[in-house]
Amino acid sequence: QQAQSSSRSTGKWRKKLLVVFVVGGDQFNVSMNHVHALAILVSTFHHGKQPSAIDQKTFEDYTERTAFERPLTSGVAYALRVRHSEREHIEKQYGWTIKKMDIDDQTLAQECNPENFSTSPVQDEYAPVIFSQKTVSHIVSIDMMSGKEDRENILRARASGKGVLTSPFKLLKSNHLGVVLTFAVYNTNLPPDAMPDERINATVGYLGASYDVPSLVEKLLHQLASKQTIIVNVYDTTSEVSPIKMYGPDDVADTGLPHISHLDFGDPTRKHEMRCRFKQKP
Ligand code: WA2
Repeated sequence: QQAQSSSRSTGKWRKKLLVVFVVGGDQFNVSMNHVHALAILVSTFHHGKQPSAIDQKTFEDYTERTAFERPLTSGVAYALRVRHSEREHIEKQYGWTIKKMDIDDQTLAQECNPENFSTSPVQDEYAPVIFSQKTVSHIVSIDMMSGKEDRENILRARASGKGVLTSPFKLLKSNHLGVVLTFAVYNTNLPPDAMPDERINATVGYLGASYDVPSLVEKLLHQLASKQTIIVNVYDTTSEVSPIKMYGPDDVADTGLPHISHLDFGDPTRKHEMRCRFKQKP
């Protein structure tokens, strides 16, 4: 009986999981490529032109109008690399002070607005957000190097020249679990084999996109006809001994073996998998 019902469900599974997996993977790839292209856009039209052809308004309009190119993202932003010696000049130019991400979780969810963040203490360098898509305007002026996950991503992105992904962490404002994808922006067109030190020296900023995991999975499931029959869990399995649940219910009633699909988010140092089960009829 058990074997029969599980083999009967295999056909259904194949179709539905193929939809979730292929659509999800495709959309992530498409959006990742577009985030990469945005990094090149900033390099060409902000750093490559005197005076710059991009300001907040231009960035906001362009990223809103091209949002369809980044289907699963909740927003994109550009953080500028600022050395301490340049801090005063940049703060005057943009009319704010560089803030640090030091707010507690509760205040964060309700009152996420740059005024509630304290002025950054002295650091060797900073990465304040200078341009943002409207959906993430709350991170403008915040030093992205002052948050653990964002900082690690920035350091890895600029040394590698690749798109890199954070571990799952609670995003500002939405307070949902999410991940951030970062590409470094360089002041020259570096060859693919450039050394890490050469890359770090040529770094002028960081283009990042945030992915809000619960809304990401919701968007995908809405593309399926009978979403109520599938339970989806997504895990960060980078650490085999302690996988991190990124999405889905805790209470795993006995519903038989899940179907496991490996998810490829393009950063080989991070591992993810999706486990799907049919919801048991009451
Ligand atoms: N973007 C949106 N919400 C966030 C967040 C973030 N980082 N960090 C915490 N909540 C500008 O990698 C550079 C975006 C960071 C990019």
